[in-house]
Amino acid sequence: MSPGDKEVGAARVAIVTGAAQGIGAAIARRLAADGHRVVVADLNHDKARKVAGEISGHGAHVDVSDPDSVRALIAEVVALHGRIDILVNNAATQPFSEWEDITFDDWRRVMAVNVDGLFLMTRGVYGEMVRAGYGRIINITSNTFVAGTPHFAHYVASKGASIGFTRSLAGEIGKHGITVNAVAPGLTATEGVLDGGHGDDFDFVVPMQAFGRRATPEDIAPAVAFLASEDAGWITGQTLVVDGGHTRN
Ligand code: 4PL
Repeated sequence: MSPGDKEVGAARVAIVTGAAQGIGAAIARRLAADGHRVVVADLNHDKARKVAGEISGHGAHVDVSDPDSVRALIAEVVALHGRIDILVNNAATQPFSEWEDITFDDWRRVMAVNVDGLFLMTRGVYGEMVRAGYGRIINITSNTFVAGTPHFAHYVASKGASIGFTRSLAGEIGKHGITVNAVAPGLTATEGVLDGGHGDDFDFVVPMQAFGRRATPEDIAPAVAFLASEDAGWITGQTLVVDGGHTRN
């Protein structure tokens, strides 16, 4: 640390999945700025390396739906850093489709990435966190579960699963010093949303927010950084909605 840097507690080792772009990349940058050693994990290894290069982190490949790929990632991180303190389960697929257009294969793909991925990554880091007697797990969900947003039932179902997983696991593994929380962004201006042709959705969402502009990934990352910090040690099992006041639960 240099004089003037903000002291936020011990430097920790963090894995952020889906961190090559969008909200995941903003979280990776923010955790690095807070002094953590960040593993930028993504299906897109080249983009992950690029983000990692900007923050003196480590770029890694992972397909969170694939047990072998997750196992390889965990082994890589343990070999590199010897510990894993923070896991941000951010990787997700977000296909907008009307109910009548969702095939069973579409449904299963969403569950494989968004739900199986949670299981595999969390199970993967769990032993390391138990060994250290410390852990911070943050699952990125969505305010669409709160709002019951139509036109992607598979996605919204998967995000409800992540909240249920958060609540159940929190009570079980607190005894190891591990907290488990969820962060629920609203519609955010990311590559995934804009390149997916859903920029127009802001016309409906922004007027429902308390603030009259589009959310950016940088609006979401600080909430994740807080839950990843030592300061958040008495908070577990919670879902923090970070959507500019769009939903109010
Ligand atoms: C309000 O998580 O939270 C669209 C697409 N609209 O993925 C989301 C809202 C989307 C959202 C989301």
